[in-house]
Amino acid sequence: MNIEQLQSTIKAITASGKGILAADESTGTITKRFKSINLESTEESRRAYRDLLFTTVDLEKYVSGIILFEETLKQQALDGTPFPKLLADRGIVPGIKVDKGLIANESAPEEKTTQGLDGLPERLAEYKALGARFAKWRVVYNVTDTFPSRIAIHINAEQLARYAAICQSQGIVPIVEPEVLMDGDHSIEQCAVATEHVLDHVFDSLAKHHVISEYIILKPSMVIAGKDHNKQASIEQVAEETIKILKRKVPAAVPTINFLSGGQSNEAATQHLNTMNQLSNTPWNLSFSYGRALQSSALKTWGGQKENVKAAQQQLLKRAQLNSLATLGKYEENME
Ligand code: 5MM
Repeated sequence: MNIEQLQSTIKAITASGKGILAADESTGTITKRFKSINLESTEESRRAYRDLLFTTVDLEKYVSGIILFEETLKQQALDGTPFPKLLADRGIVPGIKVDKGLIANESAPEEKTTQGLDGLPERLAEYKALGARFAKWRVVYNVTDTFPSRIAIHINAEQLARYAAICQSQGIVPIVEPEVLMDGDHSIEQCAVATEHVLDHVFDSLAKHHVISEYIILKPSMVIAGKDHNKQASIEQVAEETIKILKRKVPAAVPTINFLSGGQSNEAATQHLNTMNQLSNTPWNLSFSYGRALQSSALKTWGGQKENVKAAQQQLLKRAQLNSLATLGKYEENME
């Protein structure tokens, strides 16, 4: 295990006022996103979109790391510079999504698990040679009266821990992403109970697999009601419940918690993060690792048209800057 490498990656990622841009949509997901702007998803259109994101002037002021999909890690900017080098030269740490996506969970037929552990050490060595310094593995949990089931919680925790142990052994910092989904009509209370169980098992498994807490990044969902629930909680309630559950279950040794946005609006994702950072002291850095909440306005503004690149980059920069302020608890609604 190369502790110096893990330490220096964590130090760079946790720089004050910065967070992570999740740009690791798999081909299926980016194709869905492009459909919303009537754009065909080809290797070149995906490259052009990532080029737009990564060449945004001043992005490094607010973004310390970017998670890439494997295809993107191997692509180049128009001038031929490999994307990981372009990012590293700008002081942005390149990361890589290493899970191979969701599959049916045979032990819990109506729930999902994540694949990709086979051959992971070999893939990580290749990704590292291409410039990746951190990795990401996402598991998901549905919330209903009966889910997430005990077996789904157990299997996903074991997977996250096995993945994280492999990453650390290779000097790669693992992002551990247990996402309690917002899909459904569950209450914030149900989400809180599910999140607490999930985190309890995740950290138990991480400890059993000798994963060092100091060298992971936790990427959780917030404690929030399902999208279809009839009563949405206030910004303050989401922030308070999220911090309450995290304080119960996340070791103080974990250096940073970088939330996912999970389908929240751009503004809500920023407000929640800001309010959490204004609450009582937490032992961890609290930041973002947003995908949609950073990209959606940029994607819409771009619309696949070259002449819109600059305007789209301004949209990305705006969200990055506002979320940067939220990591410091200094965001205000009138900045929108
Ligand atoms: C950016 O999307 C990531 C990859 O998703 P797929 O494997 O489904 O293609 C996703 O893991 C993302 O990093 C997290 O869900 C956070 O993104 P959001 O949009 O929820 O902030």
